[in-house]
Amino acid sequence: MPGDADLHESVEETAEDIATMETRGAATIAAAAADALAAQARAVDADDPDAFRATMRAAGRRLYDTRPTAVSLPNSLRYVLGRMEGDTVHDVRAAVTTAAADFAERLDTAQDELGEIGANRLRDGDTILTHCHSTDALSCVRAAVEQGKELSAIVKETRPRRQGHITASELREMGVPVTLVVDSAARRYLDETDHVVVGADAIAADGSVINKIGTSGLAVNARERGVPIMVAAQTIKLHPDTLTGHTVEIEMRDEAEVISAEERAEIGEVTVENPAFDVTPPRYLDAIVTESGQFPPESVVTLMRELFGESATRPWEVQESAASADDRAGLADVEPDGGAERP
Ligand code: RI2
Repeated sequence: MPGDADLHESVEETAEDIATMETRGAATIAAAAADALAAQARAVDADDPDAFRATMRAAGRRLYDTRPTAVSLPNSLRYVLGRMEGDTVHDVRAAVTTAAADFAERLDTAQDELGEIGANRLRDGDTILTHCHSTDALSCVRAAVEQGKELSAIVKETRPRRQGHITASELREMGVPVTLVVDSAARRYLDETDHVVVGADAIAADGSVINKIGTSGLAVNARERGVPIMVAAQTIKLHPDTLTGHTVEIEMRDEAEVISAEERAEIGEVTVENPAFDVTPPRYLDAIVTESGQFPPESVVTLMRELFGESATRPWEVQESAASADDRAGLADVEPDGGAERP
C-alpha cells in the first residue's frame, strides 16, 4: 500500500480536520471523506488502474484512522472505494468521482426524507429538547417548521465542546425560540419538554444508539419523566459489524477539551477522561427515524439485514465493484471496523 507521502493534500487536510473536529457531525464527516477521495482521484498520477486503486485505498485508510465511532465514515469510504471499476486509469478515476458525487447526493436526499418523517412526530406548539448538534435531528425540526408548526427548543450546551451552541444558532435561523441550558439542568427542563430529539453516530443491530456523551443519561431521565425521545439517523449510521457481534469503539479524546493544564495543575494528581460518546440501550428510546421510515429501536436489525446483507472486508481492502449494492439503498458492502466497547 502506498505511504501517506503519496496522498493528496486535501486527503491530509480532511483527515486533520476530522481528527480535530474542525469537520464534525457524522453526516458531515461522511461527505467530507467522499469529497477528499474524489480530490485524490483527480490528482493520482498512476500508470495503471491497479496502482491507482492502491493509492485510493491508502487515502481511505488515512481518512478512516481519524475518528473511530461514527460509522458513517467507513460507510462513506466503502461506498466510494467499492465502485472503482474500469480497465484504464481514466475510467477508474471517473468511477470514483461519480461515486463520490452520488454519495453526497444520497446524503442530502436521505436527510431531507428522514426530516419529513421525523417532523410527523412533532406537534404544533411542542417544546423540544436537544443534545449536541445533529444535522439529521435538525432536519426533522426544519421540516416541522416548514409545515407551519410552531416549536420552541431547550438546547443543552453539550460539554465539553459545546456543540449545543451550533444547534442554538441554527434553530434561531429557523425562527425557533431557544433556551440554552447547561447539561446538568436537563432533567429539570424535561418537565417543560414534549419531545427529545437527538442524532446518532452509530446504531447497533440490537437498537442501541451510540451518540454524543450524555445522551444515555438524558434518555433515562426522559423515560422516567414520560417524555418521548426520537433518534434521527440516516441509514449510513447503521453499523453493519454489529450484525455479527462486533462492538462499537467509543472514542476517547484529549483531556485538554475538558480541563486546561493550569487548572489541572492546581487540582493536583487526577486522571482526566474524555469519552466522546455513550451507548443508549433501545429500551429508553421511542423511535429511530431514517429515510427508510421510522422504527422501534429493537426492529432496526431487520432494516440492517435488508441493507447490508453479508460483508466482510474493510474499505481499503475492497477489490471489486459494489455497484450492485445500489439496489440495496446504496450502502450494502460497506463495512466498518469493530471495536472494543460493548453497546
Ligand atoms: P449528524 C455528532 O458527533 C453528535 O453526536 C451528533 O448527534 C452526531 O454527530 C450526528 O450528527 P460529533 O462529531 O450526522 O460532534 O446528524 O462528535 O449531523
